[in-house]
Amino acid sequence: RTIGLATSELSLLAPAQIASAIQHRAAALGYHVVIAMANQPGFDAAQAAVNELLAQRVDGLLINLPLQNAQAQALEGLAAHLPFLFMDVAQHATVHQCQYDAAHGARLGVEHLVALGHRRIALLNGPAHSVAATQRFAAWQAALAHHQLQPHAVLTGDWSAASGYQAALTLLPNKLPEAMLIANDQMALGVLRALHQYGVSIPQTVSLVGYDDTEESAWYQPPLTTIRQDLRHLGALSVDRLLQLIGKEMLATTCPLETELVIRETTA
Ligand code: IPT
Repeated sequence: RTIGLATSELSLLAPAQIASAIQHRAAALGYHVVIAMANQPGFDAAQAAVNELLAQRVDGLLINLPLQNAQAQALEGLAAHLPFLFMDVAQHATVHQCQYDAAHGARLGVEHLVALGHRRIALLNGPAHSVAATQRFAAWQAALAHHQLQPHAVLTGDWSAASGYQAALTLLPNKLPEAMLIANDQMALGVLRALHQYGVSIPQTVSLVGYDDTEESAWYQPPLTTIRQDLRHLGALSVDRLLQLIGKEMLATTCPLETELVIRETTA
């Protein structure tokens, strides 16, 4: 009774906290978890991770790796007799999936900033290979356009705090927006560091909205306003659904989950 988890980089807080949630839920239900971390983005590394799990005779697989629909189907083809559940694919993908509605979450951030009266809003996007980042970014742009707004600046990071810091430096000292939407909390941590270094007050001068609500986000200085994906719930639900598939139950392919806006102290 073993489930396999193929995951993206575990030095990233969200995948690490999802993996932890998966491990806890599986253990409570009498399952072992074996983990294979893809050592780089892309299909080849995903395939290698899945093969590593298959060699350990898993009963089903959770895949927290960004994949296009065709790539997800190709992975399923490696073990057609086993159930797969994907956690980072396009919402229209035809494979079994469990994930938060990225478009809804991104829209919540825009609506919050616009309601506060902000117009000059910069976007800090995640990496191009990320399906989740692409979906969040598209929804930010659509929601801004709905208010006749263009992004004040478009920046890209790689999800890490270091990349958030580097991105924020490109706006300093005098290209600052009124507000920033940041595709994850870890990059927001780096943005905070850069703004503190230049003496920029948050939220008085710049408002920040993150995305994830990882366990540390309430402990940032100031505590971060963010879009909450309940990662513990996501992990547990993914295990429950994978076990249902292992038990040959019929399931809808999608399991839509809704994010919520958590207002702390980085927006005003
Ligand atoms: C997604 C996180 O929101 C983001 O912060 C980053 O860690 C990314 O994972 C890494 O792939 S959550 C994922 C289930 C889409």
